[in-house]
Amino acid sequence: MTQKTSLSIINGTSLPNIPWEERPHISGAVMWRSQRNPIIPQDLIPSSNSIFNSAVVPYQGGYTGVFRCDNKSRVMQLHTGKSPDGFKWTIENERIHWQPANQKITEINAFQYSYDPRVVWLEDRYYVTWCNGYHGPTIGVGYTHDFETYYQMENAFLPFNRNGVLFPRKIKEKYAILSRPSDNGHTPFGDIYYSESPDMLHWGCHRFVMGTTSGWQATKVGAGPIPIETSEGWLLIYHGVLTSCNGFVYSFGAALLDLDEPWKVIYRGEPYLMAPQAPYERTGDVPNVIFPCAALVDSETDRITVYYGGADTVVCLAFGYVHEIIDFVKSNAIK
Ligand code: BMA
Repeated sequence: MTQKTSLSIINGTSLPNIPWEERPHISGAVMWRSQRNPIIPQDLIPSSNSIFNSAVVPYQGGYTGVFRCDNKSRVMQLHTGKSPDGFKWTIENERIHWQPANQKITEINAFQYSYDPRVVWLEDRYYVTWCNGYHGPTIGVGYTHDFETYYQMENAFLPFNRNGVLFPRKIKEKYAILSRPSDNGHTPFGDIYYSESPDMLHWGCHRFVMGTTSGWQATKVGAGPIPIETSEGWLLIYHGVLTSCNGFVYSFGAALLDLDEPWKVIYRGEPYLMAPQAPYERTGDVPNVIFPCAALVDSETDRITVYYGGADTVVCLAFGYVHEIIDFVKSNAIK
């Protein structure tokens, strides 16, 4: 572990039981994989073809989460999962059935498909955002208090949009979200935008945050886990896509965004933090994909554990230290 700078995590939680493995002695990498990967196999529940891009949060002394489970008809669905330690998960075999948060929602509540969830504790409840089928993909928004009953709200945007990621607090008295406008297919472009809302229903004041550059992030970029508030700015872990002769390659890297005006990028790492290199990331339903949707942070020790999907098939973990990731981004920033 390198020397901690004056970095502090803001509004963090102490997580003494964060799922964790020490960095292997031979590794000089900023982030390293769990030796228990994949921590969730594709067939953990009878209904699943694959379980991947999923979101977890600390809950009642353990962990809970919303999991992307594509079923054996290959319908993309969200399921609740629970874990005492963040490694070993029990996932409901039945998908989440959203209750309309109010009468108007019944019109958009007909299920088409749901995928790539994010979960955040915000004020008084857990909000869930996901890619929601409504005449094409857009950003679904809902909430739960107990991971038993879930309420669906209005979609945040028109189709087509993916990777809606809420900030964990209001910014200048407005709810804030990152998203990535897209098309109806395997979008060959994608930039990250910022939008704000007074009420979690009406979103506007859209701002461009960042677009593609080169290499691993040359084709498209999209926000990953909920941004982490630090004294250096919002730490955003995001996925980037390269188009190879063999199709898309999904890696992830990080950037620091301004605390008050998060559409302003302070630093953005040029190299990736992780790229698909392990067998379970290179081989699966969609080869060469690592796709992060959640991060746990222990504010006491600065440890970070990232949950990511491997090859659109399994759930995996990677570990690191927030201050090391920030040092890496700053010292390897795009000029
Ligand atoms: C994206 C999303 C992700 C998926 C990735 C690679 O467009 O659909 O869910 O992991 O493609 O297939």
